Amino acid sequence: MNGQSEVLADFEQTIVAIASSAEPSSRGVVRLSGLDVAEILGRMDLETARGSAAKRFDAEVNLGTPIGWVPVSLLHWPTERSYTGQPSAELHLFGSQPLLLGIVDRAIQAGARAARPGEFTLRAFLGGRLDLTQAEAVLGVIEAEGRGSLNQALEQLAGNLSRPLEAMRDEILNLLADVEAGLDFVDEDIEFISDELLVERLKVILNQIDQTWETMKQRGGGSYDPVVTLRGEPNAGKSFLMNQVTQTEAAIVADVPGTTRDVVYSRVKIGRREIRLADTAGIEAGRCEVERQSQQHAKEASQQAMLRLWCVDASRSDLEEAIDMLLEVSHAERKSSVIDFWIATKFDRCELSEPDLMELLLSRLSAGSDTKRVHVCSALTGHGMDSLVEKIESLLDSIDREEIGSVLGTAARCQQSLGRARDATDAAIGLTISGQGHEFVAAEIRLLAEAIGEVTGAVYTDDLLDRVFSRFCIGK
Ligand SMILES: Nc1nc2c(ncn2[C@@H]2O[C@H](COP(=O)(O)OP(=O)(O)OP(=O)(O)O)[C@@H](O)[C@H]2O)c(=O)[nH]1
Ligand SMILES: [Mg+2]
Repeated sequence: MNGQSEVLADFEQTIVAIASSAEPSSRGVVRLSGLDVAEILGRMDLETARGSAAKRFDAEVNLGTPIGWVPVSLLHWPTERSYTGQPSAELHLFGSQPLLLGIVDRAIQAGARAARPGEFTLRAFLGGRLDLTQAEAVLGVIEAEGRGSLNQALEQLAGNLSRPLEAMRDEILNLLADVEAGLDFVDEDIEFISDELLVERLKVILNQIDQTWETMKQRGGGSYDPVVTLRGEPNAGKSFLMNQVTQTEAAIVADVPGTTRDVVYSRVKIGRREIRLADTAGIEAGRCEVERQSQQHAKEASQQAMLRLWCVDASRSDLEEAIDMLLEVSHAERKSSVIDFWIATKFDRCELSEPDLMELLLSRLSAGSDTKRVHVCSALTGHGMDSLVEKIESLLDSIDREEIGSVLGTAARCQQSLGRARDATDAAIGLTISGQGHEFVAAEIRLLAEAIGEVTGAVYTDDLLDRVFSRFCIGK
């Protein structure tokens, strides 16, 4: 059984975790949720709320020697009217890690079990307190570092994303009901909904799907899978590098400058995320129309990227000039929020030692560049290839934190589901126009409703829950 299915199976057990941050602070919180919260508090010699109203008590918990009695403030929600939709409690005390861990231990001795990451929020979701987009927004609030993503997460929590989606789903279900009602009377030639009206209503839905898609795109900063471009002079070894990293032969490799013309995309998994690696034409003057176009495409790919890998052939005698030229292009193609990374390729053919080569690279780049942003490798011998992928992963992690925040998670899920919703709507319109039976149209509308429902979690799968909740930290 995978982790989340276990969580679903023991939904009623009482879980406990520290809910405050690991940093020392004046106030710390231990949270409990589950059917036996009152019994467990009782076994910890704590008073509990009777009746149904939530109550606050000042109390003490004995943590044994050497700590002894610790003053706590206890909040007890005896019924399902709590954040998780289950009986819950919070113990507020001085924010020292050993004290908080002591309380967690006492609760476990009294019958609770340690919570898994995201389990409190998962319960809130399963208890109908939050929908999936809101659950992800909780994660967003926890992770948000910049002001912008915090506001976005808070808005999402308030439902500004789920409400329009719910309204859309209602309309789809109404439409489905109308189409299905007609199916019962096909033989009698009674028309519940005309083809024209059906197409008209489907088009309105299609329009709404596209609008939601646009909003998602703005929030997610473009397509979900981040684009990482390879840029550099002709023959620098970009295409070979891409093939090695992706373990494919997506790009043509040849010892002739100007081999790559079109942008060649190849997907690859880097750590936990999938990226689109874009191999581009080598940078050159653009003397003929084909060259001009390939330069233009390369530039566009570069401007779409969240990470740009600038490749320079380490075996060149005029290495400094080559780097300076790339620097100029990188400035010209710069767009805010992109991260640049410098790779010296073909190390196997370089006269310099690796530290010297690194130093040379760093000395040309702007102040503030560090070894995290430069790399030496040989795609031919494999030297430095594993660590290259690791460095790319950590750069992408830092971009996620800085720029996009976790609202991206919703964007990704929505894009997939909206894509399916769009296909189903297109199909339904096509089937209606070509005069196919309404039973086929109804089948597509059902798929459409399911896809939209997925976005807010009205229809969900363990796999989906896994993806959302595995990203939480324990105690949330
Ligand atoms: N010795 C050595 N040769 C390499 C290495 N990487 C690539 N090459 C060779 O360098 C030549 C050019 O490689 P490509 O990957 O086609 O170069 P590119 O940067 O894509 O070139 P354009 O498409 O013209 O811009 C090929 O003959 C490769 O086999 C390497 O790490 N070491
Ligand atoms: Mg190439």
